[in-house]
Amino acid sequence: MQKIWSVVLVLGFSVAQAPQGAVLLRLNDAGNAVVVGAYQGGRFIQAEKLTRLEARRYQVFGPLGRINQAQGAGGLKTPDICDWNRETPLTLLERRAMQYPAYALSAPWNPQPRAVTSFAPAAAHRRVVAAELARLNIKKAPNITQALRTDLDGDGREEVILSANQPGFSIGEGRVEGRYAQEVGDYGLVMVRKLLSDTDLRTFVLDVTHLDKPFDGTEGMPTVITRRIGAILDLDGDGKMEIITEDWMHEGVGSTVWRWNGRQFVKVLEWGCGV
Ligand SMILES: [Ca+2]
Ligand SMILES: [Ca+2]
Repeated sequence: MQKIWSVVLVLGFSVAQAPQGAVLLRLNDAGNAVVVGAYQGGRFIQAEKLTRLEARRYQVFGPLGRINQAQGAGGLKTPDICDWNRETPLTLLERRAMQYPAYALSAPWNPQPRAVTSFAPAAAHRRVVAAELARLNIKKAPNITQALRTDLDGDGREEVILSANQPGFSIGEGRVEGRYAQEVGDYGLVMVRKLLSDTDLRTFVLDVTHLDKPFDGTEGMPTVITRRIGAILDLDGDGKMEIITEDWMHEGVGSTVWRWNGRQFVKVLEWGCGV
């Protein structure tokens, strides 16, 4: 009987030491970490629903994998703009050149069980993007801005994850900045190519936008077309990786988490801040 109790005590102690579930932060720059959401008790939770956040250790990721680690002090703060957002103090632990946005994940499992690699897109990939642009009546050339491959769901077949943007990305002071559409047809697109069987190769468009008529300033807002793959991480610990996409709008930015449900990619978390 004594022995059983000591086992229970040890388990209780280890639970207290390692926070359960996962917390995902978006780093907009070195001094700003905002909560995208969490995975707790078997479900994804939007940032504004979180009531507390304990001190945690984070691994920091970009589109190609781990780029830093960080210590979160815990606590949640509501910023002046975007008062549905929740910020938390975070200190990067490695002195490395960083590109933002980046994503900090605290999770007790391996967030990237299979490597994500970048590759030079081939003519076949440009044809796939061109076909999707043609389907949307976008008369611009395919300009692939990110070409990544990994086995997202661990079925032994690699998926190809592409972003295409016209105009391409703009990076200033280590930060990706949204590009405004300049001409009709300028676009941003994120898609996945996935084999559903050995011969059934499908395209899944996660996000796409384009300028469909000239902007003269009399109505609406100018269109920001930048669409990007932010990171590819297992956010719920099931061994399958989710895709974080990034979007930009006029004076606003967003991140969306997409999970493969066996048939399609569905949104499980959305974060945004715009004025
Ligand atoms: Ca796969
Ligand atoms: Ca997962």
